[in-house]
Amino acid sequence: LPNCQVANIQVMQNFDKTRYAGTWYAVGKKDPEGLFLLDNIVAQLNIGEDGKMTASAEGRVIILNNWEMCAHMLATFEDTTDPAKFKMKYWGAAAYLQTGNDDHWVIDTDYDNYAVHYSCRLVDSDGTCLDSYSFIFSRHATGLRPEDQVIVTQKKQELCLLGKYRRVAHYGFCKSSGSLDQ
Ligand code: DAO
Repeated sequence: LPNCQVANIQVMQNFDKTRYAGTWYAVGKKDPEGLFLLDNIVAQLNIGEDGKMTASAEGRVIILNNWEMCAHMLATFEDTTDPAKFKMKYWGAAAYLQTGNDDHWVIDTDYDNYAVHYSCRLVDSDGTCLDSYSFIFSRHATGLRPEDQVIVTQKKQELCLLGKYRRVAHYGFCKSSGSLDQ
């Protein structure tokens, strides 16, 4: 059984960020407090010539007075001593979107089909996480293969987040909303 200590969470061993690059569709999400990205979430991860990871992402959001829009987000990643743990700085292409500094941990991936991401925003005094979010990514908007779902369910349990995820729909919202990069 997992003990739910953030410090004990196992991340991807021998993580290779060049294989992690490319397009990922969020097919599952555990939301943080004050959730932001709702659905139609697609992330594009890039590795620069300097070896640094950057990302652009989009997803449907509701801002201010129930205004529904496609948020275009940008992120830079700072390496840490663990190759699967990054510090992510993110901001919106538009000033009224969220900005922030989050951890970006790669818990598990086979690079070609699925990836399990985790971010704890607030560690409690007992070492457990008070405010986390987590993406289940797939290389395909249609979802995960049954064999990957088995692994992903195991990882959700290790993160102490089993049962806290929702399915993330993809219905082309950000393709039909005047986006410049789709
Ligand atoms: O949706 O509530 C939320 C939390 C996520 C906000 C930050 C996401 C923007 C950058 C994503 C980069 C790729 C993982």
